[in-house]
Amino acid sequence: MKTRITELLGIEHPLIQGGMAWVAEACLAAAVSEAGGFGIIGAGGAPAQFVEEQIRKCRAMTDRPFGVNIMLMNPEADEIAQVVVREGVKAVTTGAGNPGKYMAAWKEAGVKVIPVVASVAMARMMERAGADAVVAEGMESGGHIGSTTTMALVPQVADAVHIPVIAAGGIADGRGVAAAFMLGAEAVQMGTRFVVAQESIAHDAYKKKIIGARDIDSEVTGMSHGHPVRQLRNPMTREYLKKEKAGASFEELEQLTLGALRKAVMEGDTVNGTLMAGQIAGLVSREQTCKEMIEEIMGQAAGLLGNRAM
Ligand code: TUI
Repeated sequence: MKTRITELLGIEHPLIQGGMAWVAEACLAAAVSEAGGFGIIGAGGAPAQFVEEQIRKCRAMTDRPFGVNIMLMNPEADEIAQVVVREGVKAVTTGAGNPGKYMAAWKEAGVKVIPVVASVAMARMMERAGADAVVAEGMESGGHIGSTTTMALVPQVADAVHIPVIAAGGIADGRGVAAAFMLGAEAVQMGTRFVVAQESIAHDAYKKKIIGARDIDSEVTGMSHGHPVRQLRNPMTREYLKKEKAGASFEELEQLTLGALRKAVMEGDTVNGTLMAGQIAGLVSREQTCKEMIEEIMGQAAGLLGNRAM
């Protein structure tokens, strides 16, 4: 399927992988790119040197283009912004902030810039700043979220900007892709389904929680201090939400989540870990290779869309 995004990124399918901290490392990104999507290394909270190593590892695993997601609250975001330039990465996506200060350097180096936005205002600002595309991410997504749903956000962003829009949040099969295209998107970003990919290094216990999840099994923590995070309900979220309701301070709440994503992804700690996942986890029913997933999803989408998006 050809869209402005497949042209921009030099990929076969208009499908990019979310920049999930800890999960989105070189092996997953390479597998997605090898399957014709756009794989992404998620810098999360990692040091710049680790990101550089992951880029080199990914390049050794695939000749196809891939990108890096920079979580802008990372204390080493400035250094990582330089690493992607030095390494000649095809594209960056950014999350949890405004990447404006890096834009000039990235554009000059020919790095395509795709900020993740959760509002129309932010999408407009990013277009004015020179972004090549935006990911419009609805609050169905896992991890740090805004407050608007994908269904409402994507068409409003598509009307507000001229650059291509990538829809994210609540998409895990070909129906979601087709729906996103109907809303004006020219590609989709998927996270939750790729957590359970065979090539994903996420711990088996975390994968099993996603596969076993129902539609209603995610919770949003951190709403009270302005940093809402969607994750699967577990003893940690129960404790967190109880404390949050009782008016606990940011510092007290932070104690519960420090290092908790690593615990979930690397150690399979489903009790104390942060099991980030989107609302669509209920639809994710089995582990497959990235190639199997992408072929299945794009086949379903093509069947639904017919010639419309070709
Ligand atoms: O960034 C994400 N998702 C994330 S980041 C993350 S890191 C983390 N967070 C908590 C605990 C452990 C690790 C996990 N998930 N998605 C993209 C996204 N960006 N969603 C919302 C935004 C966003 C929000 C506000 C973008 C810009 C913005 O305002 C920018 C500004 O400063 O005006």
